Amino acid sequence: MPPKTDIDLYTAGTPNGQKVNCLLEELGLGYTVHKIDIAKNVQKEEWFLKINPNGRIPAIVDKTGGKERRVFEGGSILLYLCQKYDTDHSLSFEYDSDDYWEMVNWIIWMQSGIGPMQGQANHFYRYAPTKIDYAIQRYQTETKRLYEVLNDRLKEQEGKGEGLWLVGGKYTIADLACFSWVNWAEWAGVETKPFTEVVKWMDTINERPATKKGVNIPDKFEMKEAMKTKEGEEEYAKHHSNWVMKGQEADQEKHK
Ligand SMILES: N[C@@H](CCC(=O)N[C@@H](CS)C(=O)NCC(=O)O)C(=O)O
Repeated sequence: MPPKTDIDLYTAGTPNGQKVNCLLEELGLGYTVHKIDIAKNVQKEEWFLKINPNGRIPAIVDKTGGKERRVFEGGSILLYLCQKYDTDHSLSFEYDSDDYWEMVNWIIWMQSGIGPMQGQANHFYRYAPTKIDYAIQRYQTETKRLYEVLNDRLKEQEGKGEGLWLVGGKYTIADLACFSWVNWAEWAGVETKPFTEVVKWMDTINERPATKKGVNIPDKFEMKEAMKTKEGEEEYAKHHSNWVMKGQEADQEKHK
């Protein structure tokens, strides 16, 4: 039986948001979804900055047991939720075991590598008002390099009989963290096909009931469907570039 929890989840339909939604579903925890409309810059409002001073989603407030605790940054939230509520280590490992620290390595690697690099690839490939080839190449190449690191690790683990998982022969929050971004590869204009182990790993994770539910919170995940036609792709890009550019303009105004 999952523990009874009272968690406020602040999220949006983006890679960083989806990973936390998926974990809450995996653990079967009780939570309330608060959709943050990043198109309206709600994440920069006074009340939200008290929850995440960095003004970004995802964030949670855990009110379980009557005490409120805020947790922000995707990697931090994954570690927190598992430390508190994954007591049988179904998606994590015992604190301070070798596998635990290896799991932390891959989470931090994702948070400081794939997330920001692929995020910049998205920006320059999809949203920048002027197309700068150098920037697109730089971030797409770095994303591919990181995917290769992931692919090699998965291949190595499988070769050792550890299954197609990053750590300890099972699906954990290290896989979930990386998956949340690789699942958006096409949006950054990066093909996953050359990374054969990554593709198999991603397909398996996409089949998990918690993933299917989590990626559709707070809105239906439409990117892959939209990408099937040129018009769909353009429409999706238009909608998203709207909020990205509005947010950037607001930041530029504030910091000029
Ligand atoms: N390092 C942060 C990144 C969070 C992040 O960049 N969130 C994006 C959505 S994917 C956001 O809130 N963007 C709105 C903004 O930049 O104002 C994490 O992993 O939680």
